[in-house]
Amino acid sequence: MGDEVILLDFWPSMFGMRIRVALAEKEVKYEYREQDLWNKSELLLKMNPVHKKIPVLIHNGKPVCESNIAVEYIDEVWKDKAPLLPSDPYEKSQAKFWADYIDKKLYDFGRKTYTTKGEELEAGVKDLIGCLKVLEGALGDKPYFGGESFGFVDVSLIGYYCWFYAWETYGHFSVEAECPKLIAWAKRCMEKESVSKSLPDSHKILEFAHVFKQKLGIP
Ligand code: GS8
Repeated sequence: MGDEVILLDFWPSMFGMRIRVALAEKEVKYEYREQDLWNKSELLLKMNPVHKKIPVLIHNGKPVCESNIAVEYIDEVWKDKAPLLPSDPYEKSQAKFWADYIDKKLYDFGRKTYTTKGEELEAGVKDLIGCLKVLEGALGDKPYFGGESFGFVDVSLIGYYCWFYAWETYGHFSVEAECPKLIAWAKRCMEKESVSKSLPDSHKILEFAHVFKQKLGIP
């Protein structure tokens, strides 16, 4: 009997995108189940009773929560194709360091572009650009964060790319002007079908952020 793989997800989620990309890299077939985060399903609450958040990967009935943990799980279960984490312990620790940095910094700074205004927005954009420059430094002159091949940090970061347009629109800056190598990296990743078919259109993300901004009453 084959594996039963279900993904509880929400289309604009960069966390969900990580799992979509990882499963596509491994060519694992799965059932995508879009979740309503304002009216959470019984299944989501049962599968992620602690955080009650998407994404949740359900493999043969068992849930794996937290996107980076799920990507690592996918990498271990379907290990014969497209390895994502390096096998060398030191290299692996570095990949996890950067994925952790992305989680601790990028999400909050990016979110500030459409949830704040005035001085808070200005400070948020400064922090966001600083964070993107740190990541661009970590990439260096390599084609991918993982080196010659697409790997764990690439999976962890690439979902943010479709959010750049919204961040730029509300933050009044250009990622390409600030971090040209990072944009070249993102475009390189988008050439992979596993990535391009897993990310929504950036104009749709802008519309989503716009609605969010309006709900918060931010002009
Ligand atoms: C973050 C998941 C998350 O924030 C991960 O999987 O990596 N650290 C986790 N999920 C959000 C949607 S994406 O912004 C979510 O499910 N929010 C619902 C809620 O907070 O009620």
